[in-house]
Amino acid sequence: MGYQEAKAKYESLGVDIDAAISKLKTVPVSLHCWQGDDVRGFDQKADGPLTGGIQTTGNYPGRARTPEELMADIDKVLSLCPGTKKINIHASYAIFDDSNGGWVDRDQIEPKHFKKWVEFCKERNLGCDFNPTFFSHPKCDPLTLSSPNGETRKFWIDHGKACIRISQYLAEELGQACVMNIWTGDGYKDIPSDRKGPRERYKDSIDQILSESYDFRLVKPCIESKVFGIGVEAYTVGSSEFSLAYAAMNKDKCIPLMDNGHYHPTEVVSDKIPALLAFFPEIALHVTRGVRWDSDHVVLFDDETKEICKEIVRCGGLDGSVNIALDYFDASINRISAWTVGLRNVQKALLLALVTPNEKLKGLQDESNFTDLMVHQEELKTMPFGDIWDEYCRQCGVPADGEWLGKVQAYEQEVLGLR
Ligand code: RNT
Ligand code: ZN
Repeated sequence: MGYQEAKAKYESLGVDIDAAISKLKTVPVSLHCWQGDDVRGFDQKADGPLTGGIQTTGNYPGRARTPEELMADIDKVLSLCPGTKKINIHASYAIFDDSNGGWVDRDQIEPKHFKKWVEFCKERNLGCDFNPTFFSHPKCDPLTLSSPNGETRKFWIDHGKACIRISQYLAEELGQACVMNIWTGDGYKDIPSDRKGPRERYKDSIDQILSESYDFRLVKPCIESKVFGIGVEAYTVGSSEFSLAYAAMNKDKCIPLMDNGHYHPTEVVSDKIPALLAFFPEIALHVTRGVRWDSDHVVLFDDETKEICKEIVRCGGLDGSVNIALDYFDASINRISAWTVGLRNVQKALLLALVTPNEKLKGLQDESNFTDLMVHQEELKTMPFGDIWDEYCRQCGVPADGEWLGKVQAYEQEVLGLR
């Protein structure tokens, strides 16, 4: 079936394909820089361990080792993915050189260490999101913001404050809001004897970080929760209840962030989106794929990704109330391909949600017509969506499915293979 026929078929269901495509073109999705180098960053020794309960597995050749390589790889991904993108960087991706005085520790970083990222974004008309990096650093004892050691806490609070200033700089320079996500891997491997103390300290530390001045319209600090991490299986300081309660009590200063790898396996973030939007004007998401646990696998075009995107669309989240970011890292396959598959799949799932006759389905639910609702929902699954997706890619000037893998393979031969 061709595009025109597919479009006519959707239009017979009352779906406006042109409106769906134009809408999706405007929605920013934040591309995480850390898929390109296995979350290593540039500010620590190249062979330092990844800590904080996260783990990258695989040693596929071609990892980006320098800012130049990472930026070139991001460019490749951007050229293969439709839609509006932002990029998402961590503080550990600070760029130190002779022109800015060389290396400083994380409590001392300044906007100047991110000037090259600003230039990169400006040249490509991208917004930039930011993350303090509370992991993979000698000052993790192993706790950071919740450490019982006052000196450790101060170091990480100063890091958080520095990151607020950097986020404000990024937002002002780029003229787009900067989502600044606070996540720590703080927790214990085995059963703790004090569960409240670390949480009280974590709360106080975040209070101190958010006491740094910033314009909440430009800088959106987020609190990301987690259920557990590798090596911290028994107890997580920033649990779901902690993080959500913090965000709820500080609505004028921050927003909650849900990563769909961070819940018990039968819990779904798709259902949590409307629950949170009943209380918060704005939320943030890390879209990922957990396989049995928070494994940060590449996002697929699977049921939960589709359901998350449906809820974003149905709840009006494309108008700014849902900040969408990717968060996964797979070092076992070509990293450019991993990045591209995940970003294209989020775009695909958003487009699918936009071409769903949501009003009609809602009407059936409200009339308690569950028979028709089930039949319609099932029949939608075999609509000729692929043709609509191809057209969206064409209009965005990027390859359709079936046309981009060869370009990644050529890049692997010409660039990645030489690293
Ligand atoms: C870890 C969190 C966190 C990180 C990134 C690198 O479990 O999901 O968001 O993945 O900050
Ligand atoms: Zn995350």
